[in-house]
Amino acid sequence: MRIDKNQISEYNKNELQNHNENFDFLANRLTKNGYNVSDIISKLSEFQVAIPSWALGAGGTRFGRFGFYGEPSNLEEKIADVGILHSLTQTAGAVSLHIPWDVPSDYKAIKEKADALHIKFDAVNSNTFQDQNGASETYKYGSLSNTSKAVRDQAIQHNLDVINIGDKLGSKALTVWLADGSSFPGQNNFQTAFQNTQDSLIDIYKGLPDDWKLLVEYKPYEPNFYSTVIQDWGASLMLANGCGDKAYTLVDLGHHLPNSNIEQIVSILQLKGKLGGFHFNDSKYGDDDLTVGSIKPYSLFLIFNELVYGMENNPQNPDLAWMIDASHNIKDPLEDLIQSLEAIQEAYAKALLVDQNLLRAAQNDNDVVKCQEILQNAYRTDVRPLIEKARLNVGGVISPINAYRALDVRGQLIKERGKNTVATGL
Ligand code: RM4
Ligand code: MN
Ligand code: MN
Repeated sequence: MRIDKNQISEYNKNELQNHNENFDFLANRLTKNGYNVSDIISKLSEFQVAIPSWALGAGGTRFGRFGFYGEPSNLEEKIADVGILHSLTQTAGAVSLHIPWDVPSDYKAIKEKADALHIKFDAVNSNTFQDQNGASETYKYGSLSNTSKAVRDQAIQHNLDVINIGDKLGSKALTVWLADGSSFPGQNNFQTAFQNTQDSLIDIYKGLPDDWKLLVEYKPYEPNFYSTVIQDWGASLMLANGCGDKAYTLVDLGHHLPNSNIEQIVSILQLKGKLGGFHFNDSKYGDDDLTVGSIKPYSLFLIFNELVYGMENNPQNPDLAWMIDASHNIKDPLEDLIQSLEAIQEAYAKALLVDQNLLRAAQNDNDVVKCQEILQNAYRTDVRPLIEKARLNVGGVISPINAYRALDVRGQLIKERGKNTVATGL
């Protein structure tokens, strides 16, 4: 299924008047207050977030998986799903592949399909947290950190293979997330595990093309429960620094212990030019992988406020690889992704409304109340008309969820693919 331009403009007709009224009201108010509205809108239109290839299926938990009808059962269909998201929202112009869940069988055909839908290939993700069919070594006790050289070598080789696959598709980054760690005290030697991981990452780094980045993701727990080798941003940064200039830290929102100050983490990493990628999701308890903005939208805004500051003031930090890293236990995956994309745009738009000069002045005056007012005034603004305009300007729909339902996208997918299809992934 493909959504064409006519369907989009036909659909937009229903909502245009309402949108125009809301937009004019907001744009006037913002302009009066000194904002450059068209600049904000073009920043919003340009912002693109990658969709992970594993998020297009139903997901599940370790207690079970409830399938969702019409799931994509191969990479072609997954790209088609990203194409649907992108044509509606115009903010999902990239896909992030997880290998070996999504190894292309025909590179040329996949690239052509993605090109036709204006989808780029973002960072590729390696997987050394599951044993692969026919592999001679097991990752039960770790991969890049394993005490056995044979296991480490197999995991290094897998990462090099992933780089090779990504290279053929035009990806420019490898994301490494390790499940390595220990579930019981004494199970492993922290120093040896860390050093092995560093050495293995250096071997992978040596195979990185010049214009690529290595993104090192961290996570404090799960699937190991007592320790993880790359537990936090400090460990990730040490490993990235140990590899070289092309290695960076990747922050995933769900990979923090409760109440961690994530906005401060991203801020300092940008200052040091070492924030390479960002995974969006939301959570109540842990790595819940819930819809972005569904639980802590104010935190997301505070994080975006730092990201915007960094994008404007830290030229030493490269462009970031943005990705949604969520899993949909009970929702239609495409609807869930649309809600996440909206939440991201909303937090970004609100952060763009923070008057950085005014905030800096209030900080210098130690006017704590005013600092809070500045942030919260931005946060309390209903920016949805700006996001609608940003989408409209580049050919998207005013309300993606409404359009998705009105066009009966899921019904069409079920007709095309059948009911009981199952996507690869989590
Ligand atoms: C991990 C981590 C990685 C993702 C896998 C599927 O928790 O967030 O980024 O690749 O899940
Ligand atoms: Mn992640
Ligand atoms: Mn995760």
